[in-house]
Amino acid sequence: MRTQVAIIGSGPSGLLLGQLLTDAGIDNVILERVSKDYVLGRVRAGVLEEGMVAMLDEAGAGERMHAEGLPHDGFDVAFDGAHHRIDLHGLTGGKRVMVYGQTEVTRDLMDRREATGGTSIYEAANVSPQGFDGDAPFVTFEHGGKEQRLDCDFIAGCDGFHGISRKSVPADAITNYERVYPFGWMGILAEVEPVSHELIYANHPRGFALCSMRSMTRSRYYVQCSLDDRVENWSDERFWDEIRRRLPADVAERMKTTPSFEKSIAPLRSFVAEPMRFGRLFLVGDAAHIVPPTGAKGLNLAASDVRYLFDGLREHYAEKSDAGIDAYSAKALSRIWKAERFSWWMTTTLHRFDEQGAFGQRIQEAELDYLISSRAARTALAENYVGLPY
Ligand code: FAS
Ligand code: PHB
Repeated sequence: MRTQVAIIGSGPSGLLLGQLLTDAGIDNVILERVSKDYVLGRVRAGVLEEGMVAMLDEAGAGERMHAEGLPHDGFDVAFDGAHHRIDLHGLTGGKRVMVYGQTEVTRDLMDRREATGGTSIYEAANVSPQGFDGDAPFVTFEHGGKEQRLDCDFIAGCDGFHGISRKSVPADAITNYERVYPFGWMGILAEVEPVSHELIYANHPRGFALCSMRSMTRSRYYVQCSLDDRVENWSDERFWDEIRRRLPADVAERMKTTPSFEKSIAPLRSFVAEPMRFGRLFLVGDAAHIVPPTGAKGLNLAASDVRYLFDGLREHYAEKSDAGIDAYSAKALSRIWKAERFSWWMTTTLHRFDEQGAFGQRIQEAELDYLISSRAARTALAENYVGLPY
C-alpha cells in the first residue's frame, strides 16, 4: 500500500488532520490500534476553544456541535464558601468556549471521514513507523492476521501519550519535560441537570472539585482524589457527599443527584517532548504533550498542532515549499508551553497539595483573592482559558 501521509491514531488529532488532508486532496490513511467503538467509548475532554470550533467547521464536522453544543461566556471560581464569576466574554472582547464532549467530536469526525471516503484501518496491531530519518518512510503493521506495509511521504504520530511514535525516536534525539502531580481526578457522568448553567472550579481544603456538563441534562463532575485511590472505593453516595462538601453551601444545596453511568480516575501530569519533528515523522497532540485537564487545554492543543502541521503539508504539496513543515515544531511548542504554564497555574492554584502546608494554602487563597479583586488578573485568566491565538 502507498499513501502521501500515514497517520497513526484515530483520536481527535488523527481524525482532524486526516479530514483536512482529504478535503485538500492529499491522500492519507489512518492506522488505529483499537476498534472504532473502543475509541468512541473513551470519556475525556469537554471544553472547546474557538480555534477548535473553527477547525471542526473547516473540516465539515461542526454541524451537530453547533446544534447540540453549549456556548459558554463564563465560569465560576469557588473558594472560602463563595463563588465568583469570570466573565470570559466581557474580558476577552467577546470570545467564548463551546461545551461539547470529545466523544461527540470524535464521532462527528469519524462520520465525516466515512462520508468523504477516508481510509481508516482499525485494530491494526504492532504499528511501527520506519525509515522516517530518510526520504522513504513507511509504517509496518498487522491486520487480519497478515503483515502489512504502508509506504508514504510523511508519518503523523497522532497516537497519544502511550503511543508508538514518540517511543520510535532515538533516545538521544528527544528531550522529555515532565511533572507528575500527587493526585488524580475521580470523574463521573450522570443523567441529571447540571448544578449550574456554567462550569464551577472549586478550591477547598478537602481538595479540588469541578462541576461541568455534556448537556443541560447530563452532568460531568470531578473531585481530586489520591493517586492510589480506586474507582471501586467511590460509591455514588460517597461521590455526591464529597463533591457537595467541597462546594459553597448554596451550590451544594441545589445539586441534583442520580446514579452515575460512568466513573473513572485520571492521573494528572504535565509533559512535553522536544522537538516534535524527526525527519519525516511529526508528533501531534498527546503524542507530544500532556497537560493536567484543569485548564481544559489538552484537546485544544491537539487542534493547534493539527493547524500548523496541515498548513505545512498543504504548502509542501501545493507550493513545493517546506517552510511550514520546517517551522512546525518551534511554532507548535511556542503555543504548547504557554498552555502548559496556564494548566500548571490552574492546577497549583486550585488543588490541595499536602506538602504545601498552611503557608501554601494561604498563598493559594491570596492568589484567588487577587484574582477576584483585579480585572487585570481576571483578564489574564480569561484570555488563556478561551485560548491564546494560533
Ligand atoms: P488520543 O490519546 O485521544 O488518541 C490517540 C489514539 O491513538 C487512540 O485512539 C489510541 O488508541 C491510538 N494509538 C495509541 N497507540 C497506538 C499504536 N501503537 N498504533 C495505533 N494507534 C495507537 N483534555 C481536556 O481538554 N479536558 C479533559 O477533561 C481531559 N480529560 C482527559 C482524561 C483522560 C483519561 C485522558 C487520557 C486525557 C484527557 N484529556 C483531556 C486530554 C485528551 O482529551 C487529549 O488531549 C486528546 O485525547 C488528544 O487527542 P489525541 O492527540 O488524538 O490523542
Ligand atoms: C469536562 O467537562 O470534562 C472538563 C471541563 C473543563 C475542564 C476539564 C474537564 O477543565
